[in-house]
Amino acid sequence: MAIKDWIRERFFPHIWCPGCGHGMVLNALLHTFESLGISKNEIVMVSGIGCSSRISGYVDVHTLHTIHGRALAFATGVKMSRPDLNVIVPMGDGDALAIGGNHFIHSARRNININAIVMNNRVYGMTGGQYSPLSGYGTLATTAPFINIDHAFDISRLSMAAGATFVARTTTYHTKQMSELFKEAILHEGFSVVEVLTQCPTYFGRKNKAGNAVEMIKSFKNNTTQIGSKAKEQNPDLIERGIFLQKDLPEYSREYDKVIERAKTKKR
Ligand SMILES: Cc1ncc(C[n+]2csc(CCOP(=O)(O)OP(=O)(O)O)c2C)c(N)n1
Ligand code: SF4
Ligand SMILES: [Mg+2]
Repeated sequence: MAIKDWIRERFFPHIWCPGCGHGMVLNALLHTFESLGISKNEIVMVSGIGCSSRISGYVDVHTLHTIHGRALAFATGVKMSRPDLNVIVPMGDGDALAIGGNHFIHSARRNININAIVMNNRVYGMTGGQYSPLSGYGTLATTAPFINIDHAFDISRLSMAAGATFVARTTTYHTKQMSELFKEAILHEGFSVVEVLTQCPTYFGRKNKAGNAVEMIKSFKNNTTQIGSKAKEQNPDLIERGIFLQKDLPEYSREYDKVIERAKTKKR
């Protein structure tokens, strides 16, 4: 199958602004699907609401467009009823960690085999540039015209502390790495989180004088480094990319099947 066969052309043109990073995530994801060698019928993408969440509608697999912040709850239902399917949940930083924060940590805690992709553009793009829990101290937003005093979550640390068993980070500059991490996350048996630092030139970029889309993408190149690199020792402010955690623990939907078997045989 060619890359274009994974796309739902009837939904194009897409809604994203010129230079938005979400299209780069879509591109990497399509390459991942192609390289996995699986059929469209084996993949379910579940989304909430947000510019990032629109990604599911553009891919020709099973898709479910649900409500803001609740995609992981819907995805849990899908996975529990069909553990054989690959369930992928693309989310915005607001969707995943503001309104959806509770579902996020509990999905991680259960270690359910769902792949969460968090597109972190540090802003509520779709609703006009309000600050999110990832905007960070000192940033500007339509709801913080004089400065945002909220500190940002560290998505990787939060995910690991909550119980996720695969945790990684990359950026829209590192498209090849992005595609490879998506693949490893999908193949991982447990709750996986891939954070993608991505650009919203329309709101975060403009408000914070971060430059145009190209300049924002270049800043991901200049301000990040591979986990464990020497560069990090010399400049601790660099943000690390790569796999932070990959470990095996019992997976929730499989464990639940065992509970059902026990109930059938009345074993306690
Ligand atoms: C229950 C509910 N609350 C609020 C909204 C409004 N809303 C839609 S998208 C969104 C935030 C989008 O930000 P993010 O998830 O970071 O995605 P982005 O658009 O930045 O990709 C909000 C607050 C909604 N649709 N539903
Ligand atoms: S508002 Fe921002 S996140 Fe939304 S499509 Fe435009 S650039 Fe992308
Ligand atoms: Mg966002």
